[in-house]
Amino acid sequence: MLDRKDILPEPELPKGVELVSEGQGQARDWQVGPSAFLTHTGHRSEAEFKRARAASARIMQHAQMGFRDAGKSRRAYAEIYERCRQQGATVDRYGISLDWSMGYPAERRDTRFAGTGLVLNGPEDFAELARMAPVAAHFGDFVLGFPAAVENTRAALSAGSTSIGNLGQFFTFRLPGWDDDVATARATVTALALIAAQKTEVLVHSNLDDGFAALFTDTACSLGAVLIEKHIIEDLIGAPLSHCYGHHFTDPMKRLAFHLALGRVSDTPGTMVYGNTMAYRRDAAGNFASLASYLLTDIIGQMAAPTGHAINPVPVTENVRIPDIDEIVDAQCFASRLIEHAGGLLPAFSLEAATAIADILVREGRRFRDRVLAGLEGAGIDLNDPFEMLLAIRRIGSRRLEELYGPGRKDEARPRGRAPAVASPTLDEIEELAHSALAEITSETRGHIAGAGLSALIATMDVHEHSKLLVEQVFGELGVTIIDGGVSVDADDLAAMAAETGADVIALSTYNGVALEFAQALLGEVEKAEIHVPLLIGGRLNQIPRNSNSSLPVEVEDELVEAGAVVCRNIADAALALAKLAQEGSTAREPRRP
Ligand code: B12
Repeated sequence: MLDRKDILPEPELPKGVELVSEGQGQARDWQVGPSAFLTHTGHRSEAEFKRARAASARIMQHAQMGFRDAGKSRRAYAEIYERCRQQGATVDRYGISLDWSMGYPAERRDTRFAGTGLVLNGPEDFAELARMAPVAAHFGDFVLGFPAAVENTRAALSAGSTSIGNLGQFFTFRLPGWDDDVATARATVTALALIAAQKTEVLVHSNLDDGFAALFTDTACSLGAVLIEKHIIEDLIGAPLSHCYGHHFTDPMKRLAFHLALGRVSDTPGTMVYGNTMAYRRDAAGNFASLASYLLTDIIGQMAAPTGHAINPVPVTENVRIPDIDEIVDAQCFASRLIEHAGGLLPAFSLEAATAIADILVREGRRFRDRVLAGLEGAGIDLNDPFEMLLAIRRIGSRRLEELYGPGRKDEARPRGRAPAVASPTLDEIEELAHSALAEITSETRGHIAGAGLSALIATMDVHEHSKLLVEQVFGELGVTIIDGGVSVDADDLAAMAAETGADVIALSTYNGVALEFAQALLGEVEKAEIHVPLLIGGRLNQIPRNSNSSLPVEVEDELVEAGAVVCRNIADAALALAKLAQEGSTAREPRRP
């Protein structure tokens, strides 16, 4: 059972109604400004444009862009549109990949761990970008859901953006060194109210995969999350909410079913369907097959039940690093041609099976919403206060919500103690990866590790959690004791945990293009704590060099080795390192724990 005193223990918290009124007040000074897109299309908002396009059965295209260098980003904004146009493809909207350092208020912006994205300093920078081509600018990541939500939303509005934010990130993302989730929730509610108070229709965007969908084991919970968010954003704050999904929707049938289900529970036009980036595991040729597979599913979905979502052809280099301009153009032209090829294909598809799954998603998603709302009310959370609702849900987290209120029947053998109504493929995929990783480890290596009594502190320094789950599973099977080092953890906290727990090794995943800076900071903290603990590091081991003019990250594996870390390209590398440690341990030291 949940209890308010465990979730919101603070004696005084801001009142949602006051934050909403503050946001509404700001709408007097901050309104939707002009943009090349609105002028060119003659529509008042992207939502209006989307409705018109969907009514005429035109499938729209989304491109994700935003390089660290602002000049390159402006050039890309114009060039991608123009080069696609010359090849007969239309890019309708850009998702702008802002850097995670944009989440801090400008005066407290922490650039120590600047990632791979774009940093814009104030409204004029936003507007200058959106002026470069008649493409709808969607300022999404690191806008809503962060301490800088209000200032970023104002800037996006004044640049003529009418799809804003990524509310999904509010629920799961944490900025390095930032612990004040009350300030984050306060800024988010105020910014949402500012959006709601616009005279022009402005869509609040929420990417479910950035939120809880990446971690729910039941896809019905993801549909339930849509309904809960709609209650908070549409019913309580009054802004139209538009959902995006896709990264983790690997099974084509369930992907199509989710599209049909979403269309049934929402009549707000969708922003975009995200690419199935989890499927990108190979080289370009293999990834093109994944691209074709999910795009065709999304195209058929839009033909069968238009929702206004743009399709999103993700460049095939996505699993290596952030893609460059040529790669984005190629993917857009590929998608445009695929739409042409798919022209007469719809009658060849029977939607019966997908519709049957959609029925379950809608029914069980509603059940999840009802159970969560009843549970929150029972715990003493005010269901009519958007601030309390958002903060409470963030603090409870996806795991607990699913364990307590998931619609699936109880089954202690399953990861959340429930048999999912519609199983999400993500955890199954991680399990498969774990099995194949284990199969690669020789019995000799296993023998060394087993029985050595090793313990590993396993963590990630950003939101990417799948590798952590994978490493935990494999290490566990190898007989290593697992210590949870957390997600989005800071270097000093992790070193302190290593000292406190006496872990034999730290196993860290890092993906956000800050591998070297973070490893150096962590190793510095480990030294300060006067402990000797090896660091195994994996993920995307890259970083944008400080003097780079390409805005693309480069690999830093050699530098990491030089700094003293053990680079793990895969799990097998880690197994060898553990075996070595076990052997050294058996000769050089006594076991540290009973
Ligand atoms: C899933 C995903 C997400 C999900 C994460 C969901 C979750 N809760 O885990 C979501 C959608 C939330 C997300 C968000 C972001 N993402 Co992301 N994401 C990915 C994606 C698609 C897959 C990564 C993954 O989990 N793979 C599964 C694991 C199991 O496989 P793997 O990565 O190959 O790992 C293997 C090895 O590396 C090794 N390994 C990994 N770690 C470790 C650790 C140890 C100790 C060991 C031994 C081994 C090991 O084991 C694995 C098996 O061999 C990649 C692209 C891709 N296709 O790879 C981008 C990617 C990693 N993301 C990226 C970015 C930029 C982001 C965002 C900043 C985007 C944004 N603007 O919001 C945010 C992060 C914000 C934050 N606060 O941290 C970039 C990183 C760019 C770079 N460094 O060059 C990538 C490469 C996409 C891209 N091209 O832009 N992301």
